[in-house]
Amino acid sequence: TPDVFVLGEVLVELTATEPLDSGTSMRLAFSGDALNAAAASAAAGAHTALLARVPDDDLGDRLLARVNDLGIDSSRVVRVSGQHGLYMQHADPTGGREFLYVRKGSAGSGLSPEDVPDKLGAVLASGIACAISESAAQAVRKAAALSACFVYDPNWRPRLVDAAGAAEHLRVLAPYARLMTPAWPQEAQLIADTPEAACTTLRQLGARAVALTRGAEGVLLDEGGEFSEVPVVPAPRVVDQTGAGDSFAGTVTARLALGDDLAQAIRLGVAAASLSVGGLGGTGYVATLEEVRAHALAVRS
Ligand code: KDG
Repeated sequence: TPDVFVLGEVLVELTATEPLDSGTSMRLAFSGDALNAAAASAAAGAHTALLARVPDDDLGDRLLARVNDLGIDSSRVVRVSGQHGLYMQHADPTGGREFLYVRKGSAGSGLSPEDVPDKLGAVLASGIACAISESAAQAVRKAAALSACFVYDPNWRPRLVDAAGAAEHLRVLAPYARLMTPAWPQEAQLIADTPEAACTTLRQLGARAVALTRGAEGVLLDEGGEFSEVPVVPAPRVVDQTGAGDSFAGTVTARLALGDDLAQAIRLGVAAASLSVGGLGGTGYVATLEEVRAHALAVRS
């Protein structure tokens, strides 16, 4: 069995470095939080399988080739007829980004519980998988219930789900979670008014640990009521913020699955995210475990 299973939808990614308009040049790649996170997990040393539906067409073949190139196990990907989900982004190193989705009714959003095997390792899923369809949300619930190490990244996208819906996903999945990784303030404020209260609320709902990502303030970690902090690692090069959070979640899940303690997994996740912003697009730069370890150490000393 693979060490880590990542559920979600892989999207076609078109990135521009200028505003999105008629005549804008774009760069073709593949992304989606599930792909970004699975790439980071594989790079962090875990045998990582993607659980997703991919269109059974030429572009789907290219997409799968990229999945394989990233070292991700694609043997459980289900090929179906239907449309690709796509997003276009105008990447801006300062963080001001523009996103356009073309994904409603995509083949990938048909992910369903029947795509989830009964025997699982660690599982990583996000609020995007929960938001794309009811069947995909059920697939996440099934995988969460079957896994001994379920990690949930809320990844709230208001254009896919409203605040009440995103909060409900947090409540429903907390009882299964080894770890939840909400961002402060936008995601944690869905359930509480302060960072500490958000952690406590999620743990009272059943999550064993919470890693609250607070941007420049670093990560607030709550493991069974014990709070600690992990500082950010400055990025050596900033090109595009897309996928940094996914890189964090994928790396942390991989390292937990491979037996690191939570604080160490978080430190490596922070370092991986910091390196990931050096490339254009969600998987434009996927650092190796050696690079991630060196980057984490450079900052601690
Ligand atoms: O986290 C990066 C993602 O937002 C990007 O890859 C697109 O998956 C995507 C989404 O649904 O927003």
